[in-house]
Amino acid sequence: MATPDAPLLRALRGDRPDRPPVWFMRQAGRSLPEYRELRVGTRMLDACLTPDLAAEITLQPVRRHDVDAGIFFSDIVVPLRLAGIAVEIEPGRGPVFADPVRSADDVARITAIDPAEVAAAAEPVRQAVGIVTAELGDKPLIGFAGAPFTLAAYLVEGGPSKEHLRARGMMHADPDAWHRLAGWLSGVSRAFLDAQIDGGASAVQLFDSWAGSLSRSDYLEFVAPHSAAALEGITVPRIHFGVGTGGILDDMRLGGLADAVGVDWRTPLDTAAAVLGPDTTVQGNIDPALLGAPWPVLAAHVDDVIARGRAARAHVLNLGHGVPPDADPGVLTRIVERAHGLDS
Ligand code: 1CP
Repeated sequence: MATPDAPLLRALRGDRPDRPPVWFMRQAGRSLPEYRELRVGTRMLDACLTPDLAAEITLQPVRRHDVDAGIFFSDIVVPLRLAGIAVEIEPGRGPVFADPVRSADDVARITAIDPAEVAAAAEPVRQAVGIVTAELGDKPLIGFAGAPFTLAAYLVEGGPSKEHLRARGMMHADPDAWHRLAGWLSGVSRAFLDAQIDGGASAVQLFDSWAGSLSRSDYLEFVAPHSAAALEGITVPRIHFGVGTGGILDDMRLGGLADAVGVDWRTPLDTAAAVLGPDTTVQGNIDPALLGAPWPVLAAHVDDVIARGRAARAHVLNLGHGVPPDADPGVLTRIVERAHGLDS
C-alpha cells in the first residue's frame, strides 16, 4: 500500500514535495517494446481482463522509467464490456460498438442494466489491481475511468469521431434521454473506480478527454453534474483531465471535488494556476509533439513547464495528453531523470 508521504499523494493534497512527482498518461502500453511483445495474440479487452497480464503491463513502465506512480492498464470502455455491451477495440482505430446508442429506446435498453452488475463482474480488475499494489509497495497506483461525456462520445457515435456530433446533438434533441444515459454512464464509471480503489489504488483520474469539444454552457448543463456524481464521495485524491479545456478549466474543478486538474499543452501552467486558484493542484503539460525534438529543446521545455508549475499550489508533472505510440521510451526515462534532478 502506498504511503501518504509518497510525492504524488503529497502534491495531490496540496503539499509541495522538493521536486514535482512525474508520471505519464498512457505510459503503459503502445510505446513500449516489452508491451507489444506481451500483447501478441491477445485482444486488447481480453488483455485488460486477464489479471496477471494487466498487472504486468501496468508495472512495465514503472520499472523502466521509475515514474512516481503507476496507472492501471485498462481502458475507459472496460466497464461497458463488463456491463455486457458488445464493444471491441480495433487495432489502430479504438473502441467500436456493434449497437450504437442513438434513440430513446436504445437508451432505455442500455440503462436497464444495473451498474451493480459491473461491480460484480469487476473481479478481474480488483485482482489485477491487488497484484500491482502489492508489487509497487510505497509507490501509488492511479486508478481511472472515462467521464460520462467521453464515454458517450464513443457509445453514441459507435466508434471514434472528431467532433462527437451525435453525442452533442442528443443533448439538445432529447435532453431527457441524454441525462438518463449520462447518469447511467456515471454509475458504471463509478463502479469501475470503486473496484480499483477496493483493489488498492491510492488516487483516481477521471478522463474527460473530449470535453474540449463542448461549449461552456453545454458543459455546465449536460456534463459537469454527471462527472461530479462519478467522483462524489470517493475517499482517495481525484484528478480530472480533459484536452482543449482551456475555456472550462475552472469548471473542471467541479466545485472543488477535483483535487487536481489536468491541463493540456495549450494553456501555460501559470495561466492555469491563476484560473484554478489556491485549492487545486495542476497536472501537466509537456507537449507530446516535443518528445521527438532534439534533447536540449525538449529539456528547456520541461524546465519551463516545471517553472510555471510553481505558480500553482502544487504540480504533478505529466504530458499534456497521452504518450504517442511512436514515442521513444528512452526520452520519457530522461524526462523522469530530469524531474528527479538526475539529468542537468
Ligand atoms: O491494441 C492496443 O494496444 C490498443 C491501444 C490502447 C491502449 C494501450 C487503447 C485503445 N487503450 C489503451 C490503454 C489505455 N486507455 C490506458 C492505459 C493506461 C495508461 O495510461 O498507461 C488508458 C488510461 C486509456 C484511456 C482511454 N482510452 C482514453 C482516455 C485517455 C486519452 O488518451 O485521452 C480514451 C479516449 C480511450 C479510448 C481509446 N482506446 C484505445 C484508443 C486507440 C482510444 C482512442 C481512440 C480515439 O482516437 O478516439
